[in-house]
Amino acid sequence: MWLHEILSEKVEKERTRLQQIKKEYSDKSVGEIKVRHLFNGLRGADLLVSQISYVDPQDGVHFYGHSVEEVLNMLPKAEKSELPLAGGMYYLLLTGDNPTREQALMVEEEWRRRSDLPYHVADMLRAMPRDTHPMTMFSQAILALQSRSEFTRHYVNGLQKTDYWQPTLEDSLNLVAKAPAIAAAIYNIKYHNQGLVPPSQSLDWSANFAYMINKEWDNEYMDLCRLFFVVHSEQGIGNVCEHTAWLVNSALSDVYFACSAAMNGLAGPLHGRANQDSLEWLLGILHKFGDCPTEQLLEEYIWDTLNRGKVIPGYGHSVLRQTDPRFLAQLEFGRKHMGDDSLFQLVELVYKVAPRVLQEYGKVSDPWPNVDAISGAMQYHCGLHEYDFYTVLFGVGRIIGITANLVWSRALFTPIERPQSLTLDVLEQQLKAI
Ligand code: NMX
Ligand code: MLT
Repeated sequence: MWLHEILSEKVEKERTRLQQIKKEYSDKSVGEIKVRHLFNGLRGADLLVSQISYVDPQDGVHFYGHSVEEVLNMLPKAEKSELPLAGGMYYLLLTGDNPTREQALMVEEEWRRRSDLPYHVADMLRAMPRDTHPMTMFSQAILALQSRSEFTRHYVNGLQKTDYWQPTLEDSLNLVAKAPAIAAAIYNIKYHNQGLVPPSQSLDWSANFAYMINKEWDNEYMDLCRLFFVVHSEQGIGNVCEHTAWLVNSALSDVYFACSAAMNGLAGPLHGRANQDSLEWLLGILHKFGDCPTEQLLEEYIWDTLNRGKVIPGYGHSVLRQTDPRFLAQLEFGRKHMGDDSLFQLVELVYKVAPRVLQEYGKVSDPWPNVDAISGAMQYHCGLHEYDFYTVLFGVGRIIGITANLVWSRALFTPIERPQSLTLDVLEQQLKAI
């Protein structure tokens, strides 16, 4: 397959580069592990290396050095749209090269060929109780596809380590290709109890999700999908879902095992579920005040949330120390398309008031909005009112970045991850001996 050929050459080059780094620098230190790191969730410790992206505390995520804004500008656009093809993002994340339009379209074509959802997955989703959270359904559906893993099939037949990345790329292409169909099946079955729409063979990957949930007439929503999936696709490998996938995959568990596990991490309220929680919180404000409140009333509402011991969902970040550029990209889209919606106006007002309140609150390291402070409001504006579904959409986008990282992980022979764990006794003994 053409992507295998393009990557083969790069894989050889990067293997040599990594060998060189290991040979020259293995005994050098990078950063320092302090006792506090053992108890702060390893915050601020440089412990992982991704081939693909780096999150800068001030400027946000960079993909091979390109910022969110640059990537949104440079990627080839979908037909009759100003928004990028997700196929181009995948190409960039896998190869490091800015794709031509033809290359982005070739990925899209590759995905369309692989986009069908096997019957057993739809049957399994239909059999699940209606009150099952959509993230549970998503994680299970990914796991149900594991029997199709090319990596595992080849591995049990004696695949050479040097070739592990090749069937991992096949798994990545297959899973990414099917992700919108899985999400649409969950949406149609859970909320509308209706039949599944097979993927279109002409639309791009992002717009195809809109098509499969019967919003093929809605160009604005198709564009929102194009923006949403690309901005959610990748954020380094230290975040909970990507790190989970990285860890699981390090045991040579295939892409399906890894991504199913990743989605379980993404489902948490401190991570991807924050988009659901944020929308719920915003709607609570509109409900209480009947419309967008005054700045003064909003400030009181935020303090009330904090004083009840709750977080302001969509605000704060473990790495970022500035407004998340993924928030800004969505804000720009919202200003163009939904400026007169009181929900969107509230998002803007919270952006004006909450950072000041969180700064005054004192203990928050990053008082600025992250990607989740706005994404739910935009889905809601476009008619997706089932807000417990939003994290599934985050996951659909994120599978692009996760699986691209896993291809590189196998290509560069990432070993099984297994840090030593101490007990408090052992730690105390070690510290006293210093
Ligand atoms: N509202 C209220 N309190 C907060 C917030 C917030 N938005 N953010 C952090 N804090 C608190 C945090 O709970 C902690 O309190 P305590 O010492 O009592 O445990 C304190 O501030 C220090 O935490 P930080 O060092 O600022 O943040 P940390 O790196 O531990 O956590 C988040 C990062 C993102 C988990 C945290 O900011 C948060 O809970 N935000 C709200 C939920 C959210 O938006 N999550 C989505 C993140 C992005 N994503 O998509 O995954
Ligand atoms: C993400 O996109 O994964 C979130 O911003 C969380 C993180 O980076 O830790």
